[in-house]
Parts: sequence; structure tokens; C-alpha cells
Amino acid sequence: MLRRYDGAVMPVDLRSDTVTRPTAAMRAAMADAEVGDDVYGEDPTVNRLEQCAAAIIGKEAALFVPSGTMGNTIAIKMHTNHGEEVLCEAHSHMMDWELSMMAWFSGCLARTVASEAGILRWPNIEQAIRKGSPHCASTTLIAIENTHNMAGGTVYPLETIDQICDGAHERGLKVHMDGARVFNASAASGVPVDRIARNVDSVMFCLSKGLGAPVGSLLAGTRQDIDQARLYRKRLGGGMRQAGILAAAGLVALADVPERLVSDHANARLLVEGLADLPQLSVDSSRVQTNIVIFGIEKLGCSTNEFSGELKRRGVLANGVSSTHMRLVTHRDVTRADCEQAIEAISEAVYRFQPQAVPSEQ
Ligand code: TLP
Repeated sequence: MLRRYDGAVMPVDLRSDTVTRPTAAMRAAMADAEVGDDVYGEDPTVNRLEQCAAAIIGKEAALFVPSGTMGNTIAIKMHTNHGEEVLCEAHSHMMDWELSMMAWFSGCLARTVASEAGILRWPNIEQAIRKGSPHCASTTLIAIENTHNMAGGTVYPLETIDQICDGAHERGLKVHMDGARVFNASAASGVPVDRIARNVDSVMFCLSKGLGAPVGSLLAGTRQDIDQARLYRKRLGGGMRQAGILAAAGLVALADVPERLVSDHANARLLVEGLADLPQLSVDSSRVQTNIVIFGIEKLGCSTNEFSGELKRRGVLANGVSSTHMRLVTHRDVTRADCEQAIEAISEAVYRFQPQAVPSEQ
């Protein structure tokens, strides 16, 4: 029997891994956090988080920023000059969901590169690189997204990252990794995050997604780049004062990550296997490598908003990511039982739009 969503019962929230609530341990650490003014560099908890993050990700320094979008924005600014080109994947977060920040703040043009399942390959990148001339602007940065959100949480093979970095560096270009979910990539591949990020010039990762912290991301790179990044963060209004109360939750999140992410991935697998049994949906289970499941509802003849509405009535929250595709994201606050409920709700919603397909009772 499905738990009905009437506002009183907590729905199963699969809209994103950003929706997690801080754990009791995080709240306790926040309450006890030692703080200072971080714009003066005097918040001991922020300083500890930045040092800890830099060590985990294997870079000289890291900067605590309020959001992943700000981390990516600053990274682009620190690697480029006005009027240059940035190569990125056609459905990358930077391209589709950051309100053209690359143009707005850095004055750069995004040139998209074709990919398979969100993963860029060096030969395609190489063809798109432009050398500055009186006729065209030069490419100076390559941005890769690991895991790739809109491709369904796909993971870059390590050798692909290394090839991209080697090729870019030979040409004098920089590589930034939008590693909002790089810990998911690590949990799925078994490759430590510092190895994944070893050859990129900068990496941004989010505390507020799979790691479950309430707020914040880290941008990591060379000491020199991060010193510069600190100025850009201030320009963007991201200079936070007693931010140690947020950093404290981030430190807790970093302490107990990887094992838990594996269960998020198992829950996503459970979801996709349940959906694969519904022929009215388009499901590519090979894409589901981490905590994101994207599936098509184009055969149902309804909009993603209508489909979301049906799910909501059945106690499940999920968003459309295009006019034909829905996304489910597993995270700390959803259990295996919640995912089973979601499969049931999705099956009911599918048959609601295609009643002729209801299987007969045995
Ligand atoms: N992604 C959000 C939405 O904006 C789509 C989500 O729910 O998945 N890089 C990647 C790969 C991301 O998925 C996101 C957020 C960001 C950057 C930006 O992070 P925030 O939301 O902290 O600015």
C-alpha cells in the first residue's frame, strides 16, 4: 500500500542529492564550531576544512565557497582571459544550468564538444581547439564534469582524464574538473579522488550533494591559483564571515563519505532495474553507474510536469530535466524501501497515462 502524500507525511525526495538534511553529528559539530572572521582568514574551522579538503583531493590549496556554481565560475575566471574560448560538454552543468556565468563573469565563449554519455574524449577535444589568430579567439580551458550529471551520473575512465590533461598541457591549455560528484566517481570506480584529480589544474567538489552537508563546495588547485580565487570569491559576494559553522558540517561530511555512497549507488541500481521492467519508459541501465537515474517518458504522451504531479500524489518527488526526461537521484535520506515505493509510484503513474497497458489481474 502506498503512503499517500498529503503534506503530513514526508515524501520520498528523489529530486536531487542536494536535498539532504544535516545529520545529528553535523548539527552537533556546527553548534560547537570554533569560528572567526573568514574574510580575515581567521576562522579556524574553515581553515581546517580547506586544509583537509586540499589533502584529500591532492592539491596544494583549497577554497571554501558557498556553492558549486561559484566554484566553477571562479575556476573559469582564474584560468582564462576575457574573450577566450572554453571547451565543455554540450549538456554540462556549466553550459546548461549556470545562467551563462562563463559569459557573464569571465567574458568567455563556451564551445561545446560532442560526447558519448557525457564523457569527452581527447580526439574530439583536439579538433575543437582554436589557436588565437586575427580571425578567431583562442581556446584556453577545457572543462570536464565527473560524474556527468545530465548523462545520468556517468564516470570518466581514468585514462580518458589523463589523456585529456596530457593533450591539454602539451598545448598550453588548462583543465578544470567540475567534480561536484567526484566522490561518487571514486566510490563507483574504486579510484581515490586524489588520483582522479591528479592531473587536472583545478577541481571543484560539492559538500552539499552526496556528501550530505547542508552548504558549500571546495575549489582546489595550486596555492597561487587559490590565492587568486579568494579575490574572485570576494568579488562575487562569497566572502563569508563566521563560516566555520558551515565548514564544521563539511568536515563531518568528509570524514565518513565513501562507504555510504556505495549504498546510494545500489539504490539507484535498484531503481533502474525496476524501471527497466516498464516498456512504456525509455531506460538505459548501462548509464547508471552512480546515484543518478534518467529515464524517458516520451511514449506516455504527457509532460514531465504532469508526470511529476502524478508521482507527487503518490508520495514521491522527482523533477523533469528536459521535456521528455525525468531524473531520480539517490542520497543519504532515501532508503531501499523508499526506492521500492518510488518504483511502485512510477509504475502506477505510467499506467495512469497508459491505462490500456494495465496488466490483467491473475
Ligand atoms: N546540480 C543541481 C542542479 O543545479 C541541476 C542538481 O540538482 O544536480 N556541477 C554539477 C555537476 C552539478 O550537478 C551542480 C548542481 C553544480 C555544479 C552546481 O552546484 P550548486 O547547486 O551548489 O551551485
